[in-house]
Amino acid sequence: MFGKELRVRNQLFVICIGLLILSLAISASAKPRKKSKKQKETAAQKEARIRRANAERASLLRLSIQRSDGLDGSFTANTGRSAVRASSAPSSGMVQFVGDPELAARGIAPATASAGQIIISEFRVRGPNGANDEFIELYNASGADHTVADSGAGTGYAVAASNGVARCVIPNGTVIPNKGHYLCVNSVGYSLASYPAGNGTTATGDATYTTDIPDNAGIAIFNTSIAANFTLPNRLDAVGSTSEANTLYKEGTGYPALVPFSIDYAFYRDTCGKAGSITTFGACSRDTPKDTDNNAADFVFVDTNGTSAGAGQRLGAPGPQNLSSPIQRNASVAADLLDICAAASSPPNRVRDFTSDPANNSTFGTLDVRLTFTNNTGGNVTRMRFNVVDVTTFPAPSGIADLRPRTSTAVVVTVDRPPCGSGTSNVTVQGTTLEQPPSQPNGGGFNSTLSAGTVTLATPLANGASLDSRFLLGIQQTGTFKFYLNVELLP
Ligand SMILES: [Ca+2]
Ligand SMILES: [Ca+2]
Ligand SMILES: [Ca+2]
Repeated sequence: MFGKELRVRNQLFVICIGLLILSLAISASAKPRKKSKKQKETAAQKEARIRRANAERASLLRLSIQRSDGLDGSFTANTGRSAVRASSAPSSGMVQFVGDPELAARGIAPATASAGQIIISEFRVRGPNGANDEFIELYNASGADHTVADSGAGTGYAVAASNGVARCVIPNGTVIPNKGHYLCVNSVGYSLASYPAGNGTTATGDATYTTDIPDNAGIAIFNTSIAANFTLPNRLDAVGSTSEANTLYKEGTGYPALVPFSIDYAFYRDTCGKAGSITTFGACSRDTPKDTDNNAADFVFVDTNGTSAGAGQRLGAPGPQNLSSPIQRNASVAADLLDICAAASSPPNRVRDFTSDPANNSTFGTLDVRLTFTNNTGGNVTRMRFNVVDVTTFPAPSGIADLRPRTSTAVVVTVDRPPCGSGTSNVTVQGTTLEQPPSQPNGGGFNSTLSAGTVTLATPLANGASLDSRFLLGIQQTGTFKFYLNVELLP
């Protein structure tokens, strides 16, 4: 069953690259000078043009493998986005853009969620503040905005721990946007309330509770708040460890039980399709949280020190998201090389600085990756950030690069740009900021976010406009690398 799903997904992925290219081609041809040409075009000509664009883009994103600078690999916005493009998922009222290409349907009537529609996407049951430094992030995987509606006479959807006691309830009537989040936190100890979220908001709890969840205990969300109905038919999702005895509160045998260190950790659902592997290369096969109902396969453990606590060792960061947080919109943003006249592995698209800077997690210098993002949402973008969904980082084995995403500032860069070879110009490539807390003294890693600080309510990125961005990666070990991002936006 799982294997079949995977094959189907891969087929979807192949098919949908075409769709992505199609959307890019459309956006390119939307420039005024090309419009009349496009209108006269026959269907056959259009198809041929799309095929050419397809091939061109594929060659642009395929990077030459060379070891001259001790570092080679790939970087891009997550190509898994194309799989989402195909789902024709409707977008939300909360994050809806005018003329939104991701918007397919509206006016979905409130209905009680069923299993897999509202899921636990990230959580922890301990942190630097101790046993009560907890959060449970929920995600709307239903494919549409969801209005919470208790399956019985209760008050909403309950998140309960395996003792059967609800910790928080998402109240009836709450609208969780498609791909949006809802955040439950333990107000006694939660330490990430200042992690950035939306415009002027931070990752505070949408709902709070004060009763500790024991280490390695299971957690489940039910489509009711009535404790007597916390049963399998009413369960939307669950996650627990191998040491959890109550199978209602986990899926499969559970995630590997953790040694209860009070570290800045989280378990988050794989959003790339490589299960958090540092050594698996190639494009991401997905860009939404993975839920195969097998906790051990679906969740990835990260912490800000790359600690070995029993569930895999991986530098990264917790990233709690609430109702106000930006939402993954890969399908509505085109990502290109900063200068498509130059090779992806060469300046100005990729700059290697060999200056050793151990204090900034750059013992072997830095890799500076520059990309141009174009807003195709149909409306203004007022908040933009990038979620690191896949990266080679600590503890990478020999031969694989150990990269540490860092904060960067704007630089002025000379570009050629089409028509290639007919003169250069200077552009400002904006920096990106590693979002803290959580404090990331070792640099970012899996699940870290980098924000585009120039995109704000006062200075939005208009529909059709582009942002030149850079991503500065400290190098602690040279070797083959990968670096994949999801784009998160607010209108
Ligand atoms: Ca706890
Ligand atoms: Ca599930
Ligand atoms: Ca998250």
